Amino acid sequence: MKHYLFILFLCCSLISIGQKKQIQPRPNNYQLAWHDMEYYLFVHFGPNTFTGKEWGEGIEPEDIFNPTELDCKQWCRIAKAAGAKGIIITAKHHDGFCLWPSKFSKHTVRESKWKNGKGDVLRELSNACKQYGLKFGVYLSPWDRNHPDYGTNKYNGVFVNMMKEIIKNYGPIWEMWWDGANGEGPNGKKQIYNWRLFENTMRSIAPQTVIFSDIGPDIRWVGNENGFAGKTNWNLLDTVGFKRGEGAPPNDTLQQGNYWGKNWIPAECDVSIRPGWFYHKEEDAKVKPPHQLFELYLKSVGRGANLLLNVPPDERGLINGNDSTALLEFKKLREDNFNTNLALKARGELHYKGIIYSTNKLTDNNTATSETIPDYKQGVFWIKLKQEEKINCIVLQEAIDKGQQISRAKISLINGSQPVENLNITTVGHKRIITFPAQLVSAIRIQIEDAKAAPFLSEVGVYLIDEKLVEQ
Ligand code: FUL
Repeated sequence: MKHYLFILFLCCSLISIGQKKQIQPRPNNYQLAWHDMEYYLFVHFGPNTFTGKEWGEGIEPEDIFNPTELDCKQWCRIAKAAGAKGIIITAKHHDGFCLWPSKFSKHTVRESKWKNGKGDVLRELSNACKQYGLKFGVYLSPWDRNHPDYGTNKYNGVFVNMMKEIIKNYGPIWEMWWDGANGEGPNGKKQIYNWRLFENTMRSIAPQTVIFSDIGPDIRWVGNENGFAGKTNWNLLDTVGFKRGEGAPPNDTLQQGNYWGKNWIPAECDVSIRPGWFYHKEEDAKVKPPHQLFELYLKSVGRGANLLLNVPPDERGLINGNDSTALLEFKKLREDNFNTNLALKARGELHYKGIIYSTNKLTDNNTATSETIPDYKQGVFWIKLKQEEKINCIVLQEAIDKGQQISRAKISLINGSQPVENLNITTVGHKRIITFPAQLVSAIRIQIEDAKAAPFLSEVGVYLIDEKLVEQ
């Protein structure tokens, strides 16, 4: 009897180990909602706006900060008109200056002459975001060149108190941004950050806030500040043994994620519309033109990441006309080029083990419905267009609520019965935008060549975009 029990125990253990191996990371609901945000604005604003620096030293007199016409509603109007879904502001950059009258610092808007020390940028922006239906996020630099406690354990408490203050007074905060940068150098102050405390605090006071840093816990840095993710981009990352800042994984790992990564930590592409992060008048003519912003969109959102586009207000506290014009034209480019989905309501088919099944789930413009091939090696998806169309862009979406599975796919463009072109891709994830020289096409065949588990596709879109915008 004892033997039987032992064998039974062994079998159960083996089965449970086997099952554990199968477990694939999945996004939580806050991360899923974050993926759908796709594109939002970053706002770098603070003493650097007035001094022309990129990294303030923390010794700038508070009176330097004195916007003459600050209007956060103008930022929100522009963000809204540009199709951005939210705004993340540098509440405190490396110079330590707080854009809100924090009780835990003496280097804040309260100490400045702006509005006689009664001003509060976080108050104005959080209110404006609510009014305009935009999500409100906060960048809070751990590195602080002003705070007297920086470099001591006391500073960890200061950082925690600031987060509590922000959540309490300006919440809900949709995304919290912890920058990993630190320029102290070998002889500078050394702060041992209590990341566990920071994380636990945020989880207990704002469980719905998604937290960004080089390595998450919820969102990761993409490993560059140029605005692009890897063509292969896993939403998965291994973090054991890595730290934020200098101890982060190599940049190409951040760019591509880890195939077998244990955690769902998708990439966010932060990039500035100008050469610098802060406003500098001499860069007014260097605002990225709309077609370049469109290219960034293809290389970030189109590779399954999110785009965090920085648009810094000037000394008046207003977004410069050059930037807003570029943003609105960028919006128009996205609208004009993605307005007509030539696959909408087209016939979808699943060819599986010799049988043809019809499906409308791939072309119903509804990401909540998806189609799968349980044993993907034995089947292919087809999209049969209503008529022959000239196309140069295909958009695939994976149902990532079920995890990210596709690692290699071949897309054949068919005209009549002949493939005119085969496109090979790797990951899909939230969205994969593939562009190519235009072809006349009557059907598209999608063969999943490799996947970690049964792949689920939610949408296939087909477009003819302006040839000049096709990714080179
Ligand atoms: C970096 C910072 O050092 C830059 O000033 C900027 O804020 C950028 C978004 O992150 O790490």
